[in-house]
Amino acid sequence: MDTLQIINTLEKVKQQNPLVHNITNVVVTNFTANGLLALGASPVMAYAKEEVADMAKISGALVLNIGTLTSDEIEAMIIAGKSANDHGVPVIFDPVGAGATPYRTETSRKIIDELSISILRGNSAEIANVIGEAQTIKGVDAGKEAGNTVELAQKAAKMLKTTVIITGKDDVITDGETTYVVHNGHPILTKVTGSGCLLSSIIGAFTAVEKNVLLASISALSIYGIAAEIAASNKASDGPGSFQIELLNRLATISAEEIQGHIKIEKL
Ligand code: ATP
Ligand code: TZP
Ligand code: MG
Ligand code: MG
Repeated sequence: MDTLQIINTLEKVKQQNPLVHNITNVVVTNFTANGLLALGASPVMAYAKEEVADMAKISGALVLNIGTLTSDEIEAMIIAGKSANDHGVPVIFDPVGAGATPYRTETSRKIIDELSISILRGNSAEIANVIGEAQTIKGVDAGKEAGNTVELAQKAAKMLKTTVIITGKDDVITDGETTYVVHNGHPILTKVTGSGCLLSSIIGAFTAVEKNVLLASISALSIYGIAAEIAASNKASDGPGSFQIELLNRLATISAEEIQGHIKIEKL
């Protein structure tokens, strides 16, 4: 996986302007839509069970996020996911808060059981709890005991037979056989709600244009992390409020030179 392939994948997002269907949470909806637009994708949020099958099948990717789940929304996610599966549309699943309540844990497992998921993306505690390993989670935020996230991601990928991404200080991506770590990012991302949720939707945008799931994932994680690093280093961004806006600006302008100068990926 070389940097040129990653730059080309970003170029494909900008040229193809893929439609990304999000069924996400009420906290992050606007930020997610603006982040996808900044990157060059085309966001749509659609939740009604009467329309989600039709929206999913015409989309480049479907992103499911249970951050503020309700039983009606979960029903819509399953309908949308089945339609996406039937039409070859990749499904990204962000099990926000899995482990915080039994309902979130059980719902995450139901979605994984009933749908074919291309990528499962969460923090370490969410992924641990999805596969039945207790790890403390405080609402939607991972606790301090992340443990060995490489082993955890590989175990989850093998158990669930899908690609798993665990984010945090370092991001681990694995299909159970091949594993990469992306070291880009900035701690201030943890002070902006929805920074993980937006990332899951951006991963969706990359999978819409690149069938190689590992390449799509590494491209999304590195480009998002680099945009955050540049945003954080700008004077304009002196706290989480202005950083959030600056992140959108830098997602819109990130260049091949900036990617080449900042990228930190490692193949294990
Ligand atoms: P949580 O709710 O536990 O914060 P999340 O769903 O918001 O989880 P994160 O794990 O915070 O998702 O990941 C979102 C983005 O923030 C990723 O790009 C990740 O690399 C980055 N990130 C998170 N923590 C750090 C950190 N300490 N240093 C650098 N980047 C980080
Ligand atoms: N509560 C329910 S969903 C949500 C909050 C605060 C947003 C979580 O966003 P992220 O990206 O997982 O930090
Ligand atoms: Mg976060
Ligand atoms: Mg999250």
